[in-house]
Amino acid sequence: MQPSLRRVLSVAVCIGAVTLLAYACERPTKQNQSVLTGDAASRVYVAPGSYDEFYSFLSGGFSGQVAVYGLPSGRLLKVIPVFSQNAENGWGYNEETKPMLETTFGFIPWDDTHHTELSMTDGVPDGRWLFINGNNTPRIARIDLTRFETEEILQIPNAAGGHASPFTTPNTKYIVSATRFSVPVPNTDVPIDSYKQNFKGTLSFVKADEPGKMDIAFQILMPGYNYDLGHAGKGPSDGWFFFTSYNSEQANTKLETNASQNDKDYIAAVNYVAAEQCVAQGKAKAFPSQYMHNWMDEASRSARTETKTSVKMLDPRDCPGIVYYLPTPKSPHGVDVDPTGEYIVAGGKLASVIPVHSFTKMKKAIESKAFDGELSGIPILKYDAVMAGEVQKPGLGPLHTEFDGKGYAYTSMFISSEVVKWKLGTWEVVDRIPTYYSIGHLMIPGGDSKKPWGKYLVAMNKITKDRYLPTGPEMFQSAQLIDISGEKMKLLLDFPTIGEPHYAQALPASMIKDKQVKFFELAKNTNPGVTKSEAAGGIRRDGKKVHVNMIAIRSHFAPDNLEGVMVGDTVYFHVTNIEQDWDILHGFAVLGATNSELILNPGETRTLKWVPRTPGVYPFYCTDFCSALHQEMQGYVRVSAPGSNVKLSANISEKAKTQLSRAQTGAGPSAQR
Ligand code: K7E
Ligand code: CUA
Repeated sequence: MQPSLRRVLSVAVCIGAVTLLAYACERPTKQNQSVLTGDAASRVYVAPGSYDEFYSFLSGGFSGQVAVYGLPSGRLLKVIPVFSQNAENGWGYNEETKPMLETTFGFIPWDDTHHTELSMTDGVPDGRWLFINGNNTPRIARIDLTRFETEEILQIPNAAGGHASPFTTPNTKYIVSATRFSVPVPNTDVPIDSYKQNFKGTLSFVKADEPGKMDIAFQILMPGYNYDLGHAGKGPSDGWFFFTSYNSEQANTKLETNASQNDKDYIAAVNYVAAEQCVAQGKAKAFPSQYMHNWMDEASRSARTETKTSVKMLDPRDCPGIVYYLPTPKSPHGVDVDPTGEYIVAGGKLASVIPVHSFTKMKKAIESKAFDGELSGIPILKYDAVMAGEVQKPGLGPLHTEFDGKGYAYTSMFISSEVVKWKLGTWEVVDRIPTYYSIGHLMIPGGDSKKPWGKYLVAMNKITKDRYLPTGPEMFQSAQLIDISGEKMKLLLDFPTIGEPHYAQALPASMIKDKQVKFFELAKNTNPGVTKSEAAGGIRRDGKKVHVNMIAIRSHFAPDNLEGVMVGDTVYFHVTNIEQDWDILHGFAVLGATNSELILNPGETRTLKWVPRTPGVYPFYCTDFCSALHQEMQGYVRVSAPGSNVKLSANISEKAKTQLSRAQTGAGPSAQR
């Protein structure tokens, strides 16, 4: 079958499913076989020992994590736990990282991550940090790209569903979070059918340019609609932020139909520079709000946590000119700003066109007051006065758009399951390629920035079905790498992904690969449980708590054998990996522990809490194959009945004892291999 004919047929079949957005349209798999020529294979082949050209960061969706893949190979390089416990490296299980998952709702070891966002300088990814949102219990995390670890998490109050997040302003002064669900603000016990009176949305601007100091600069109180996505202006539109806003019907039941009544919903255009000025003039109200801020203390590598009690809440009525509504067909989902900053592209998921607004026209419309009424004090601009153009017949179910920096835009079409390439300015469709199946977001490295590296496009698909060997009812999600360097898009590669990656970002590997931390300096380790040399290890009782200070080095723990622990005690194993060498990790696990192992980066201290239940002797061992004598890296803890008179003792090796006596005679301890 001709591709075009097949597409027409598929579209025809799909039209029946328009109202059933959840249904994916399938195509026969054989049709793309011919595309996968040797040429495609060589384009994605990264020879053993060679590096990929790009790091890509895919949100882990409902896994709560971030997955790092090399492009073009699609090789999985790392899974970074964020809003999750990860037994693989003890994140969220050990005492140092647990506080990162604290919220005012308690300890929450899970979230639904949607969007990764790289920090930017002058509108271009700069390789410092990666942000990601937690959608369910609104939070934003910062990952440091010199160590690929989560370093900070800020909870967002007065919100529910932190979905339009964490998109950045061009210099990462702010990242944003807009509420997906409107809720009573403050949240109180009211009838759900009092939605129109009591429910509100909030847009949060979070100060993000100082590590460890993330905080809510201000929130804007908005009408009770749903807010899906946002993007900052750039260039001429710098200083503005655009958010999609749907359910202008304010439906609070059966949204599927009741929130799809109006022909147009909105993009909310927010002048955040003007909002800043109003906040500075004291026009925002102090609004009591409980939320938590957690961050990793640099020197101790231990998380700290604080509870905040108030935000600055700005009502647009108290600060005219900070928000305008751009009418936008129909239930818009994505909103994306082109590299020049002039065009604001909406993905009206039920719209038959892709509407594009002009920033220049928007400014003029504001000046000439080309309004069509107002909502809660927010002027509605006239559609014709702000529209730059419409992409006609783009396909079905437009969601998200990215740019190649060469004048083209690429929009994901969920229902017709394809990527559509179109030209900015003329709005003509110039190419399309099917995706397998039901694409959500797409990503071009730097594709939402001022300077995209427009060589590849990654399609992130919702339905996997027959793309891989089947693995029961549940399969991994599926990404597809598409070559966009030429006139025609070419499918290069399928690769499976973890969770449901909604969005992704990528940057050239050369920007960060030489900045990677190889080990933490032991001398600078200020963890209260640190043990810097073999001789300094030991065991100490503090009431019912027993603290073990231990080192790990190839190929032993010191101390190894421990006695004098009793049932009823809580044991804290503070284990320090005193290696100062790249990629020499040790692990620590003890029989019957109810959390997970510890994985110890060189120079780092991690603490495992262990509550023995019955008397006996419990082995512990290293879980990471570190050396030829890894299997010898073990010890025992003797646990006695409560009230036993077994003396508290820790066995330190002969060598360490020698070091200890040298230390006591003033020779000084030294860590040795
Ligand atoms: Cu379209 Cu959460 Cu960005 Cu999924 S969202 S696709
Ligand atoms: Cu240390 Cu294996």
